[in-house]
This record gives sequence, C-alpha cells and structure tokens, in this order.
Amino acid sequence: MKAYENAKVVYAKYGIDTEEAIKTLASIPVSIHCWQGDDVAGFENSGPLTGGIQATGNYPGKARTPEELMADFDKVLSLVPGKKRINLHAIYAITGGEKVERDKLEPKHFDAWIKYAKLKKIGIDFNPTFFSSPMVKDNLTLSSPDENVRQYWIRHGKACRKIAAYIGEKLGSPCLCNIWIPDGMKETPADRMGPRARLKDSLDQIFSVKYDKKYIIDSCESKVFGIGLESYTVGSAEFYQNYCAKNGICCLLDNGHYHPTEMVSDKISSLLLFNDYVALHVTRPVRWDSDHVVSFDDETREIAKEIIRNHAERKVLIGLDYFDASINRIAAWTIGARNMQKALLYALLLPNKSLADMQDSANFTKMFAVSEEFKTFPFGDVWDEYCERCGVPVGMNWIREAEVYESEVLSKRG
Ligand code: RNT
Ligand code: ZN
Repeated sequence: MKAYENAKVVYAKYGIDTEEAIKTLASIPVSIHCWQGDDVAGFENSGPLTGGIQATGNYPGKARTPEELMADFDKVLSLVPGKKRINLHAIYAITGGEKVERDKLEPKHFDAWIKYAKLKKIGIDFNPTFFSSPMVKDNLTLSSPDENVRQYWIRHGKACRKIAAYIGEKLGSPCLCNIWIPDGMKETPADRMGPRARLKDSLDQIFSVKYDKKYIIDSCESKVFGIGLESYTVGSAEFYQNYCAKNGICCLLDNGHYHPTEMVSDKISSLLLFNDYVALHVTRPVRWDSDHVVSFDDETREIAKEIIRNHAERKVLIGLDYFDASINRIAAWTIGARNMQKALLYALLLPNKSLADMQDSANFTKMFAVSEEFKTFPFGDVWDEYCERCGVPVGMNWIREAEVYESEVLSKRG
C-alpha cells in the first residue's frame, strides 16, 4: 500500500482527516521574505547593513540585481509547496538605475514587482526600510531629536504606506505594511520617554493618512535589543502593544525579538482575543536574534498549533524573517519556508479537540502522553503526498535541484 494511504488510515483512527488537513494547508499563505536572497542588501548600493541586525557568512552567489533576485525567487517558488506571498522591503525598489531617496519612493518603483507577482499569482507584503541609510542619525530614525531626520523618516513611512496600498489594490489582496525601526541605544539612556514620545508622534503622522483596509494592513514590529543597541529599544513590546491597541493597528511578533524564555507561541492567543489580525515574523534565534533559517523545531510547531487550533488561519499573517549568508541561499529560503508549512501540517494532523477536552477535564497525563505519541505518527508521508500534489519535489529531491541551480547559475556570479 502507498505510504500515504496507510497514514490516512492511521490518522483516521483518531478522527483526523488527512484530506481535510491537506486542503486547509494549501489555503494558508506564507509570506516569503525577499531579503534572504541577498543578505538584506537591496538595490540601492548605498553601503552596509545597519540597524543592529547582521547577516553573517559569505556564501557565494548572492543576487545582485532585480533580475537575479527574481530568478532565484522563481526557483524557490518551484521548490516550496502551497500558497505563497513575497515580502518586499523599500530598498528593493526598481528605479532603473536612478538614485531615488527613500522619502521620494513612489508606487511606480514597484510596478516591476507587481508584474512579477501577477505572473506568479502571488500577493506582496511590504516594509519601509528604516536602516542601512546615512539618514539614520545616532541610531535613531522616527524617534530622532533632529527634526530634519525625523521628518525624513516620516515621509518615508508615508511613501511606503502609499506604495503598499497601491500594491494591495493592484493585486486585489491586502498588502501587510510593517514598520520596524532599529532605534535604540548602546548605553543606558538618560531619557527613555523623549524618544518614545517622538516615535508616538511620528507614527501618528504616518498613520494620519487613511487607506482602504481592503488594500493595506498596517503593522508595527517591536524588539528587545539590537547589536550595538543593547540597553534601550525605543519601539519595545509595551510601546507597540499599547500604540497598536489604541490605533487599530496590527502587532507584528518576531520570535527573535523577546527574552530567551519568552515565547511568541504563548502571545498569539492573547492578541487574537482583541484584534482582527496578528502578524508574525517566524525566525530562529540562536542565543540572540540571529535570524537563523526556520527549523522544524518545537517553537515553530507550537506557533503553528496556536494558529490551527484557534482556527486563525485568516487572522494570523505568517511571514518569514531570517537571513543566513553562510549556506546556499536558495536552500536557506526553501528549508525555512518548507519547515513553516510542515509545522502547519503537523498542527493540522493533531487531535486538537480531544487534547483540549483532556485539558479541560484535567487529564494532563493523557494530554501529555497523546501529544508525545503523535510525534512519531506518519506525518512525513502526508507531507510527501502534499508536495507531490502541489507539483514540488518530494522529500530530499529538492536538494538536487538547488545543487543544480547552484552549479548552473549561482556559481557563475562574480
Ligand atoms: C529586525 C527585524 C526586521 C528585519 C527585516 C529585514 O530585527 O526583525 O523585521 O529583520 O525587516
Ligand atoms: Zn522581523
């Protein structure tokens, strides 16, 4: 008997319909970040990556142009099953060689990406880029005491929201526009309130322009610290949770942005109770916000479980955020995206209702025992079947394709 047919029977014994799981999985979009393809470089050629984030490694073959990045992303799309979106940053504007200041960016600079997305039948998400710029002054942007600097970044934020709304309208799918700023301090500040008050005012100005929610979903991403900014982060978790709650904006949780034993999987339900949407940056922090490739690990599965068992597939906007420059970037992209989807499928193949009943009847012994037993259920056979139906390589076959692409395309890049 085919492995999948066997798995189907095994799961059916516990009331789990693998066909239903496959169908649901195919409907959940995962927004794949474009910045894994070039170590968050973008197309401005304006200098190093700043903002307290870092891509480490020097693996050859990174994309240097829009054409290369799109070609690489094509490859990834062919290796990752299911529904995908592409997550862009403002520094990936396609300006035809012209230098365009961040505060002067326009929707037309993303027309090529819109065309690409239409061709690939995927949605686009968007991020203003508040880092890697000479306009970041003393590590501050929207919270800068220098009014020139602050206004520049406010204009950038406004320009980006206009672009995001345009993208959402053109593609007929709301574009998540996520604001993350690196603003912070290496040393203990003398004034914590001042920068936060300025950030609050900057956001008020940026969000004063109203767009149709059909086209844009605004979010803000908090953080605990960055490299060289260890002592103070202006846009902290409390700051944004309060700002977002008051202003009807979506919180974006990056699971590298909390204290090491603080889990994003535990935060999702609280936010779901009060909000239309919760956005995620799924990543893998190793000892710090290292942005390692997403693994099929406990926390990724736990995040997926929170989405699935709360039936929040439409409310939780799943995005990936990592940038590993030490391995083949196509493989890094593919592994992380496939792992996110595997985690969702894993969660879909659990007896979620029975487990919740065991919890409510205080049968914690059985709840734990059953959860552990399911770890060795034939989940992989359902995953393989899913990949096959989606027309992407099954099991390890994708690795060969990434290797061929490396030798035929990536290795030829200077
Ligand atoms: C940084 C944030 C942010 C960036 C991307 C490139 O710590 O996680 O989301 O990683 O915008
Ligand atoms: Zn992030």
